[in-house]
Amino acid sequence: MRAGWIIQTLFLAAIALVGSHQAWATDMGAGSDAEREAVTGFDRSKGSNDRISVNILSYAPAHPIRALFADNGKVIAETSSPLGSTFYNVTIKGDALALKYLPGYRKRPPPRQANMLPDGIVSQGTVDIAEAWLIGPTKRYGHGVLGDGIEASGLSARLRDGRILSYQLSNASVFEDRSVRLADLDDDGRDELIVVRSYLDAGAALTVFGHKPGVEALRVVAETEPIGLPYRWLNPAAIADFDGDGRVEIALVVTPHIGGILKMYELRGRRLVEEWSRDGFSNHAMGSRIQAMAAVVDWGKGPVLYLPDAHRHGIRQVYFAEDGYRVQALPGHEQPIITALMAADLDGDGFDEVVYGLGNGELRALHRR
Ligand SMILES: [Ca+2]
Ligand SMILES: [Ca+2]
Ligand SMILES: [Ca+2]
Repeated sequence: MRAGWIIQTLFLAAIALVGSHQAWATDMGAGSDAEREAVTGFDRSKGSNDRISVNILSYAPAHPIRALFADNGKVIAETSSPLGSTFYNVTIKGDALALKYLPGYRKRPPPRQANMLPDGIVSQGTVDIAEAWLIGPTKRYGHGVLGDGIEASGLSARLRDGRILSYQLSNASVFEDRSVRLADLDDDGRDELIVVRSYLDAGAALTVFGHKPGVEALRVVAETEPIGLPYRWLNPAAIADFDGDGRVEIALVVTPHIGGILKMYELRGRRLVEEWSRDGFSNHAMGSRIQAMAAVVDWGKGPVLYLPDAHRHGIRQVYFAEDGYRVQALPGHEQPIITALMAADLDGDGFDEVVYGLGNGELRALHRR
């Protein structure tokens, strides 16, 4: 409560607008050069009704943006200047991105748990699991895609009734991940736990854990086949009912550093079934701790997944229309995407925008139109 009050006070006190606004709309309408260039070689929707149209907003601040993160539902941009880090609230005013200075802003220290992975993140659940996190740091898999050679050897979950359930891996694998995603994949009122497990001799797989009433441990519910080679990794992107059939899919990118393949999996009983895949995506930069380079919005036509292309020099939008998944490339940029992709309602119109930062410190936002 106290932290929330402080942040709110900061917003009230923040009146300075910095930098100069720069915005443009890229015409993705029928027949434009941008559209033809953007969608060549990809699926095309049959009519305008199932096309997702976006405006692309751009902003070049005085000091480069290095990171984006969420705080109390707001998107905070961290910029680096000779005097150190400065923080801003990212908003949209009219049709332009704007940064509102947050004087005296301090990053809150992230929550920690005993025996937790040093750079791990505690996930909050909305169903029966209150929190979940990775435990048991180990150096037995020297890959380092997430910034160091320290991975997790177990995971723990705290249920709403206070019980803590755990799972320990054998020496043959690690959790090559920073957080445990929580979602009720089979609609039984209990969260599943979704995490990247890497086998020392066969590379990464996606594993779903769960728990049963009366059993004081987590168990493996389902797992994909590992990629097949050591030091091959995958990064989860999003969990949503992308095809509108009432069951959620898990979207992930296999080998995001070397030509990533987007795959959609659905949990059916004890199996993860691959329902669709397409190459040409990346949601991670080698060695970066940022895994959340993906965002999902719903602008009234169902969930749309936004993901960087294979070189992170542009965004692709993926969504399901009546007869299958569509992939459309938005106009690219010289600079790679370096921050998380964040979905948030920046202008208060009731629809989330997608905002992200480029290597030269510029900010971009995708706005419904
Ligand atoms: Ca469940
Ligand atoms: Ca579905
Ligand atoms: Ca909005």
